[in-house]
Amino acid sequence: MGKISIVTDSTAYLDEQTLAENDISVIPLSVVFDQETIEETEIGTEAFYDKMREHEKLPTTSQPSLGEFINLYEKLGETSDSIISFHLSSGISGTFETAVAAARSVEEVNVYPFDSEISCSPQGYYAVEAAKLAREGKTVDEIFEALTSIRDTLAAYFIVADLNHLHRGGRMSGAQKFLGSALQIKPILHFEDKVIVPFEKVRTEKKAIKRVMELLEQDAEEGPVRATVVHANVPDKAEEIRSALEKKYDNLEIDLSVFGPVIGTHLGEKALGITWYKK
Ligand code: MYR
Repeated sequence: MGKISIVTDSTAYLDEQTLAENDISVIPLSVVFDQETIEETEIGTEAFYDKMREHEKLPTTSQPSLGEFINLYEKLGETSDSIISFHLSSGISGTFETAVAAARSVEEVNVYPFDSEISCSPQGYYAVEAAKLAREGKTVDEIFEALTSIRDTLAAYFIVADLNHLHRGGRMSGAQKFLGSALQIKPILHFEDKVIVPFEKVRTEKKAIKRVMELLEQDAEEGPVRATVVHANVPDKAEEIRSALEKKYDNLEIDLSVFGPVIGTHLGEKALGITWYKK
């Protein structure tokens, strides 16, 4: 049976060890302060938030080019028959569309782009699961079929400290931003049909986190859950949430991850999220 390679873009923020153990290749996105800087390799997460605080102008983000995708796919094609390529939601970035265009123009290998319809850790869940199934000898069809069971129970909620970042980057409508700032409400955000929308409006961050923890707990009461607390440079707060949840449930596998530079550009520092799926 032919080898299947797994690719993700950098916004899954998988750590080095996970990438190496699962033989996952990364195609990076970049942040632009004065010049394009590749996230994770040229600027790490902590350095990014330091720079964003100090820099006069806020950064923007940029996607991998068609040529970069083609080069990576062709290189992997030398040793693989198929590639599954995981990307952040096509509703918030053109990265998936570029992957689709590159997949069409590469002849040596079959490339299957996968729209995660989200980003960050949940995108990582798909990539890691696909890598595991590929190691077990599953076919591309079997892998896609298995990923729908993650999709079916996947939940991800996040809270930002300042809605202006999302508004400025055009990833949330003006009306929604106005509602949040005018009434001093902390909306709990989530993805619906590939785009970011408010889930519920709550008055404080504390109440928002409590509400998201309750949502997770409803699922954890029904069976094993894989979860991640994701943070934008607030590791202590994230660890507090992680350990509170871990103490409460013994069927909860829960770790920490980050909103790295590209996602941090759009969410701002101090954003917090909790994501999970039922195993
Ligand atoms: C680009 O194409 O330039 C990158 C655009 C990235 C937009 C990010 C918007 C925020 C995503 C939040 C994801 C939270 C997942 C739990």
